[in-house]
Amino acid sequence: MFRKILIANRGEIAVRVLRACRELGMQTVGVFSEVDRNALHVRLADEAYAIGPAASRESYLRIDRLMDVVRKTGCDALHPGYGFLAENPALQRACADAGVTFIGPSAEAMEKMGSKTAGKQLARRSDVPTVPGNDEPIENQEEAQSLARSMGYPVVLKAVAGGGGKGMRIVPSDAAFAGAWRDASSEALNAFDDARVFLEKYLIAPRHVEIQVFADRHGRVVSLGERECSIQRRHQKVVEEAPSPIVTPELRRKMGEAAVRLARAGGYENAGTVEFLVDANLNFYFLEVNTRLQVEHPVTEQVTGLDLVKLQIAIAAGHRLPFEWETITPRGHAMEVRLYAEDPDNNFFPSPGKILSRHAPTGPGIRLDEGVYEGYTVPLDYDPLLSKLIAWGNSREETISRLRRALDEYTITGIRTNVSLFRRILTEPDFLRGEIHTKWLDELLARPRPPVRPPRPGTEEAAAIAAALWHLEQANDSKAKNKMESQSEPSRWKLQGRREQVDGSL
Ligand code: MV4
Repeated sequence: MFRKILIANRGEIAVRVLRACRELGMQTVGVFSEVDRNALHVRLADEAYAIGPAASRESYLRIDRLMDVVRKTGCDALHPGYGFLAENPALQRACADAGVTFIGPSAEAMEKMGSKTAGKQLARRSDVPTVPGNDEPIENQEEAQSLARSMGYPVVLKAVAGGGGKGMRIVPSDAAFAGAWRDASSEALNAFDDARVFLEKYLIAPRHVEIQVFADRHGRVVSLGERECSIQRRHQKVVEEAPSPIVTPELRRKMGEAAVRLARAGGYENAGTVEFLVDANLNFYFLEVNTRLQVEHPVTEQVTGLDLVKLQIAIAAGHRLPFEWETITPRGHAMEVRLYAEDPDNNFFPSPGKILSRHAPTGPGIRLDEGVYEGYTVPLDYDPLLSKLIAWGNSREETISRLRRALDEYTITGIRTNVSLFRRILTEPDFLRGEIHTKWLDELLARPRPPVRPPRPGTEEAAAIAAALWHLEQANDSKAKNKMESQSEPSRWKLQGRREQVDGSL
């Protein structure tokens, strides 16, 4: 296939891609910014090169520097990961000009899907249901407002160039229209250099369900099923699972066929995700297409048994998708939580710093996709995603209990993490019943915290013993200072773990 691949990314996804390359017997080339010199992806790559200062504008977003490394090292392909330049047509074009394969869709497909209204038009032409509203940018406020009146409130204004909820404004009533119009347009102009907006009927508490598609160069397009991604905070996914608790085989087939029709109509190639909103009556509506491998791809891998990164590489090398996958059905259940270096007690403020100790969970049904290690300093310059903890089980219940068990095993000290958020989510009755929607987590976090749960029998004593041992160790080892330094960290994290079990702080 390929001999040598440049991985134009950092963190856990660079590590993930690197692993696939290694299994395929391909050489890997990493890149790093000044603050990433000691990052895990740099240590694991066969070779790695500096591409500039910490600011991503001057390093991970510099196409010229990436292409310099490609030429210097003789790479024959480039994998963009997600984020950074993954959905930027200019990188695809630069690769084509250099005679290197970009592992992803064509620049034309990215451009077509980059505009929300163009995506909606493509969906409508492909007989894929869209949210009631218009799919052309609206020029003036009067025109938009009269359309809103005829549709009935609430409506939502969205940026044509949008994504991640930027430039999006919910309009509850006619009186609120003018203000919302002004806010949406100016936010869109600021964020995307494009003030154009369009209008949709606002769905009250929909679910976010997305379909993973793959398309090869020979006209075959397949659906690998859905991921349920309704648990989000500020448009940032927090928990994802496959299959979705509400999707029946019938709905899976319908959504899968719709996503495949859309990808086919868009001349799509490689991995893509078609996002839908699903209402309480299980009607689904096209939202947008993501033209990249997604953060949450592991849950699809766990229930399909496929390696999506290897599949991406194979397709980019011109291989065909096997026919059988057109009828793929999920096996068991998978769930992912995103562990971030952020402080849940301080409004999820980023909490970078040095990881003093780390104990990774293992055991049945557990997978950890990570970009960090003990002794590593998490830089403050990038998204503070540390690791993705993924559980697989025969049933949703078994998956959740494995995930909870693994979260209890997982200890990281030195930095704050959002692990307590998952302890809370994974015990909420609504969540356990699968009754979730895109506003669910915001509503949960707005509620006062539940009272601190009483310690389990025995844990109080265990904590007291651990604390006593800790003090003893400190006192005894003052003569052997070196020894104490090497032991003090494990003891500290043990104590920390006990403390968390006892006060059950959420
Ligand atoms: C919507 C919606 C309700 N009705 N559109 C948010 C980000 C952007 N990609 C689309 N989004 C939404 N569009 C209509 N017509 C609700 C959301 C939405 C949302 C969607 C997916 C996941 C999380 C969300 C959180 C809040 C709002």
